[in-house]
Amino acid sequence: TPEKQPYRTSYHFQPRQNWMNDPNGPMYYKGVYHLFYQHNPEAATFGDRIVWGHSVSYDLINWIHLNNAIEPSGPYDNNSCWSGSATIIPGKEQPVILYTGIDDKKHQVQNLAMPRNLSDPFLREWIKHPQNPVMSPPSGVEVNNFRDPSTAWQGKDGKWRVVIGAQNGDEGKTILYQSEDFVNWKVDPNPFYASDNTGVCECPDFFPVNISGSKNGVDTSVQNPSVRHVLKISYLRKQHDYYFLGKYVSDQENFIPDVRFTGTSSDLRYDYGKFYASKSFFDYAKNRRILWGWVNESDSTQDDIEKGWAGLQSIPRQVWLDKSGKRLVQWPIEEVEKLRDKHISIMGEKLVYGSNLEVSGITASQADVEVLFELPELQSAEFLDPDGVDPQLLCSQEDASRSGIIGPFGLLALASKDLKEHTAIFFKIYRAPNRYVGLMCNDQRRSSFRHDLDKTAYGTIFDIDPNLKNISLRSLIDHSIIESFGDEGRVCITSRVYPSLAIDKDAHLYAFNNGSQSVVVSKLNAWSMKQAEIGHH
Ligand code: DQQ
Repeated sequence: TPEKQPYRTSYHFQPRQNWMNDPNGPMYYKGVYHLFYQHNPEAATFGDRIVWGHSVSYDLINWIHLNNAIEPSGPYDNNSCWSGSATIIPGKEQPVILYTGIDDKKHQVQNLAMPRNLSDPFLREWIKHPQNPVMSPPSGVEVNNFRDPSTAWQGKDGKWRVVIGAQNGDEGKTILYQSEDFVNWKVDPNPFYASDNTGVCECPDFFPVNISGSKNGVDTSVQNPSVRHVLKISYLRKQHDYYFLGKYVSDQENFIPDVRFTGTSSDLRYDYGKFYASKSFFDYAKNRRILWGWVNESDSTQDDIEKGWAGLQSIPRQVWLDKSGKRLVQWPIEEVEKLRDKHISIMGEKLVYGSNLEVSGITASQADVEVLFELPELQSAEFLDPDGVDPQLLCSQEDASRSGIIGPFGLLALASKDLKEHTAIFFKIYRAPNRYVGLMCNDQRRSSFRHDLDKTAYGTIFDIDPNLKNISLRSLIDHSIIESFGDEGRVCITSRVYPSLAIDKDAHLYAFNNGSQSVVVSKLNAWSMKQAEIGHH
């Protein structure tokens, strides 16, 4: 095997080589997890013959790569097989896939595929339905902006429903279709949810969540008073995944979000860094909903060609509704903890102004770190009126090295020994009109001496409990990716970084505080992570 490249990950999902983008059709079926993904088998760049790559796993961490599952083969998908979703038809226990074909006229159509052999546990071969395409662009939808069928749900009348992303002029919409047999689909003339001035909606995902604050997931077709619904839309123009909590009005077949899309930083996102075209599925084995998202590169296309690959999937995240009912919570699936190896722990260390506490003894380039910071009294916090503030700009101005009052404090990950290179993941706490807010940042401007990298500082402002005594931060660090979960998973930021010094054994990890008020690391646990096992078939 060739020498490991410095930016290749050790426990994130990647194909052996070449380009990957969206996760497609994730599902759990008869003891096996399936992940399909948008893949260009020919190059490390996106291309005009995209296929569905396919891998299987028993634990969502260790994977077996299989042959491509869906490739262009007919007039209805000759120019690419784009994103789509799997649905398991209960009773028949039959998995089916709806995906977007780029047809011979370069129009976008939806196609149906089914496993050739249900007794193959890996479902290696997929056959396409003779009636394809099963949906063609309806009136009021641009022929090249009609894509990404969701997982289907079944209404009380027994009919199946799916939503498709679409665009008409500046309006972005999700279109609802209904079917009795999964083959013959009828469009609903009224959009499921539409918004002006957004451009195309990509990869809509629609699912129920428990209102009780329980972490359990809910199967996609469930409709009852103990659930609310989530609609996720990937807005291409913004390159972000936005989610809406709201009400599914099933007799009108539409979705009414609690808060409509505003286009400002107050819209809710799964992740305030890189995380796009995500998709969730209900895991029958463990009664949870799991979310996957595509994390693209921040280096140049030329760098990708030289590496021979581009694109990662996030670590799968369990997702549920926060007890406040106001946002979702995401947490890395518990199986990732199986990779935890060498462990070190720090308890009750006070971080006075200007502290850098090294977390030594683990492989800091391939690590899982969880830290709980004990906060001072909040009254002393700086004042900030968050109205109209751009959190990304604030994260650049409020540099981790600049002193504040409560914060900045957090972690310096993928840091060189002299700290000249580092990615700062940190919090600041502010007093806002009638409330307290937190700012969570991921500042990668010093992450590498290399040029031609996107080093935008990411960040978000979120409400905190005025009696908050502690704030938690967990980061999954894997060579060129850092996935961070703040405030127990209520705020997430993922970034891609390409250090020039802080590589493998030369990477370090620190906890720091540059706030004039001390914070206490009441508990820090960090582990070196083992490499996930990736096999081929
Ligand atoms: N990627 C796919 C499309 C989808 C977009 C093409 C989102 O189906 O809209 O690879 O990243």
